[in-house]
Amino acid sequence: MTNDFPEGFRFLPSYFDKSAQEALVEEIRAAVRAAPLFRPFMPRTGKPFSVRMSNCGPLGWVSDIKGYRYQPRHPETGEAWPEMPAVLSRLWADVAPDAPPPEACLINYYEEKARMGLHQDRDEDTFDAPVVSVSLGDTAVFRLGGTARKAPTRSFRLSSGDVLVLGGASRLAYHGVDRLIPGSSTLLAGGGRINLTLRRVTAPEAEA
Ligand code: MD3
Ligand code: FE
Repeated sequence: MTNDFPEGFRFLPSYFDKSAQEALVEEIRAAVRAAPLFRPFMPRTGKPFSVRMSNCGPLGWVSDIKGYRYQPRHPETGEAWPEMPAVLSRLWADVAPDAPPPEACLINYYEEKARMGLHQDRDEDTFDAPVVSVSLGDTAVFRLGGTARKAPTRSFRLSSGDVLVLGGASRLAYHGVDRLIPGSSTLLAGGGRINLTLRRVTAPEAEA
């Protein structure tokens, strides 16, 4: 059944209530004041992403003509990324209690026409920990496939306050954002959508 979610996939609708969403947006606004949104470019082709990005935590994901990678500093300001907000560390501890702490929180900002093509997240050194995602603002039409590019896909909506946990087999599932539903949320003045993805990047140190 193509309707079944992959193993290790958890959808937690309305994990954050309205006031928690508002508090989280304030944290992200503060992070983005310190580490401004930048526009990534596709490696090789140099095609710009329609999504703008920033990061918080010790490592941040960046993409430019040279490739995709994690690095400790903002590509334009050269500054360290802002600290991971405590509320996001608590979210991770709640939904991924067995995983080592997250090292990166990628902040994706979607304007009305932005989208993200079908891809896998495989720039991390370890896939043992799940990816945890938080949606804020306008609803996204999200697409989830299997671990092979040509596996069937299904689409569903991610609304403000929803959390996804991508562990187990779902960690390497193809996924993307087909489009936003403009005007579906009043959380962000001016509309649009913020997606946060929390990730473990490096394998944890072996126990001494
Ligand atoms: C399923 N972001 O940043 S979040 C990304 O809405 C990314 O901005 C999308 O894909 C967004 O890489 C989707 C939900 C998500 C995140 C990671 C996944 C779904 C995933 C990893 C594996 C499978
Ligand atoms: Fe992704």
